[in-house]
Amino acid sequence: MKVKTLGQFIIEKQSDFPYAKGELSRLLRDIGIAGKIVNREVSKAGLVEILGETGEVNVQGEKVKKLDVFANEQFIAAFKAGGEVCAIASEENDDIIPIDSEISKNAKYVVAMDPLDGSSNIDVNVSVGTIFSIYRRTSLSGAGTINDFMQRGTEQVAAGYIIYGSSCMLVYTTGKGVNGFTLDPSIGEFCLSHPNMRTPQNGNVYSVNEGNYLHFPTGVKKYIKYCQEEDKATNRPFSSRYIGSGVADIHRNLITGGIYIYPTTTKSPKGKLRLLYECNPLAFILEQAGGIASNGNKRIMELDITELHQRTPLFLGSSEMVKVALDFMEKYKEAEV
Ligand code: P6P
Repeated sequence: MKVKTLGQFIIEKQSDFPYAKGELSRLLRDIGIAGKIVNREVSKAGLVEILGETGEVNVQGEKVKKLDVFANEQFIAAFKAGGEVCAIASEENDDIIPIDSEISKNAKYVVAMDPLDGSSNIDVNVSVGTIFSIYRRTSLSGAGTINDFMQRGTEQVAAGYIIYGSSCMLVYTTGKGVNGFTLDPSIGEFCLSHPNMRTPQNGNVYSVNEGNYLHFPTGVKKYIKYCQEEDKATNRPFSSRYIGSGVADIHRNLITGGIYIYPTTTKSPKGKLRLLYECNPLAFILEQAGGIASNGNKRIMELDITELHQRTPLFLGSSEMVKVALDFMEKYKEAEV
C-alpha cells in the first residue's frame, strides 16, 4: 500500500477548507513534530533515571525533567515557533499562556491541551497520551485571552490525541471524519494507517474505575450490573477493561467498540476529567466516528464552559452502549436527590 504521510494527507485535505490559507495545516504539522519528540522521550522513560544517575542532570548534561513537564514544554515551544497560535491552555498551567510575538501577530487559533494525560502510568510502562483541541480565536488581535477558550465544544476547529503506546499514533478530526496515523520510526513520519475511523455502534467492553462503585450515581451502578448480567441476545456479560490511562482506554474502545465512564464520585463530585482539554476533544473525535459523548444527561460539546479547568462527568463511546447507560441515568435520576 502506498505510504501517505501526515503532511501529505493534511495538504490533500486542505482543499476541504477553501478559505484556509494553510494555517491549520501548519498547526497540525507542528503538533505532529512535537508528538515525535515527546514519543522519543516517553519511549526511553525508564532509562531517564539511569541516564540521569547524577540526579537532576543526565549524562548529556540536560536537566532531567518529569515527562509531563517535558511534554508541556515541547508543545508550547512548537506552538510558539509555528506562529499559528495566539494563546495556549494546558492541564499543566493554572492560567493561559498568551503568545504575542512578531511571528504570531496574525495567529488565528488557540490550542487547549493535556500534554501528557495519564502520566502517572509512565513509571509502570503503561501507554499515555497527549490530547489537544483547536479553536478559532474570538479576540480580535494581539495575544489571546481566556475568553478565547470559553467556547462550547461544538466550536472546535480540530481535535485529536497522540497515544504513546506499543506504537505511537496520532488520531485527529477537523469535522470531516477521523483519521489515524502511525509513526514509522524508520522514516520518522506519521503514516496514514487508519483512514476514516468509525467506532462500532455496539461493543462489549465497559471501562470504569469500579473501585469508586459505592459512590457512583444509582444509574451508573445499575448500568454496571446490567453489563455483568448473563444475556446472550445482547452479548452480555461485557468485559471490564480499565487501564487508568484515558487515551489508552478510549483509543481501544474507539476501535473495538465500548463505553468509557468517569462519573461523579465523592472525591470528584463534578467528575474528574476536564471539559476543555480532555472531554471536548475526545467528544469531537467520538462523535465524528459515529459515537456519543455525554455528561450523563447532556451532550458534552453543548456544555457551557466558564472555567479553564472545569470538570465534568463523561460517558463516551459506542452509541448504543452510551444510550443504554443514559437510559439508566434518566430512570434513576430522582434517586440522586
Ligand atoms: P482514576 C488520568 O489521570 C485520567 O485523567 C484519565 O486519563 C484516566 O482515565 C483517569 O484519570 C483515571 O482516574 O481515578 O480511575 O485513577
